[in-house]
Amino acid sequence: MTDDRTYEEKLAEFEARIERGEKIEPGDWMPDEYRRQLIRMISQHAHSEVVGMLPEGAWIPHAPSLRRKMILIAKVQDEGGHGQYLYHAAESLGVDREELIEALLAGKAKYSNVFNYPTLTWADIGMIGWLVDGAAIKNQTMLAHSSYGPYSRAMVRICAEETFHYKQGKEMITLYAKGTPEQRQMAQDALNRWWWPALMMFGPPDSQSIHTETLMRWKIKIKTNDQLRQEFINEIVPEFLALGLEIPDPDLHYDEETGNWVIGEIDWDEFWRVIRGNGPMNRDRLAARREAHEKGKWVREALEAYAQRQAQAA
Ligand code: FAQ
Repeated sequence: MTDDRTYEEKLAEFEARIERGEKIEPGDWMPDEYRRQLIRMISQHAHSEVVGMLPEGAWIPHAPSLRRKMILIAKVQDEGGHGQYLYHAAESLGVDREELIEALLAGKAKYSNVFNYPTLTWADIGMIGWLVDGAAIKNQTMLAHSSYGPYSRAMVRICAEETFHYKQGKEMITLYAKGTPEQRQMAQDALNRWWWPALMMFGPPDSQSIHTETLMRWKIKIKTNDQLRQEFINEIVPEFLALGLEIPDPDLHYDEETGNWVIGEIDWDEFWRVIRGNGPMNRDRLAARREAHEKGKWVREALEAYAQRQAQAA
């Protein structure tokens, strides 16, 4: 059946559907810009999950007990699974996964700033679970209400799994904060290292965010970067303080009037440097992904050959 509506009519119907809270599904009409924004955001998210396996994966051989090792293996495996759901969600928009992965390996695609920092001690693993997964959940719980069906459904499942990651991280840091002076110091050092990169995960300040307006118009994002960052700060600061840990921000204070914990200035120069490829670990992360891709080539070839055989036999 031909669709003889004008572009304006299609856009009006599309926006009315979003306004009514309906989900947009892969075969539905959508503006090119909606599709482009989703591909950009979902693919960056998928890359973040897969690159995010590296800082924690490095500590699997060094876990201090079998229990911790099993938990960490499960967590890293989950992140790989999240990458899979998200690459699938991106593919539902008509993009080729190989192209997305090539852009990552060529250093052309972005992924979360936070995974370009090194994990120096075991406490970093707990801090990533609590703080980094905590920030990711804050953002993704909002994205579970996103207007694009496959992305919002992927978020529901991912958030459920991330909650387990968050809990194991919080359990670990709580134990160390209440443990020996050395353990407590390890937890504090980890907080000092991850605090600012985790806050940067929410993206640049609203005044510098180029995509927020479009994303919010079409309910891909429901809240701005600064709104989510502030909600997260308000939730997590009292939790760290209750454990006697110090937030590494001399300007942090509570504002009675707004009920907000107000932070000092974020080093946005550092953020832009890191996401443009010049963070402490960007080169190592991409080198590790390239090596994994190269080593997995025979698996992809075998799968391809098997699919061809099945098609011939059918
Ligand atoms: N890192 O205009 P905006 C996880 C870029 S998953 C790198 O404000 P937008 C799980 C942005 O792409 C964590 N780049 O952009 C896990 C844009 O560049 P472009 C990942 C960033 O889209 C836990 C430019 O700056 N989560 O952690 C970042 O409105 C533990 C201008 O920015 C997601 O990806 C950043 N933090 O808002 C795994 C969630 N922020 O594309 C292992 C989905 C901004 O023009 C262990 N994404 N940029 O070249 C989003 O919610 C949004 O895309 C934001 C950015 C909030 C990230």
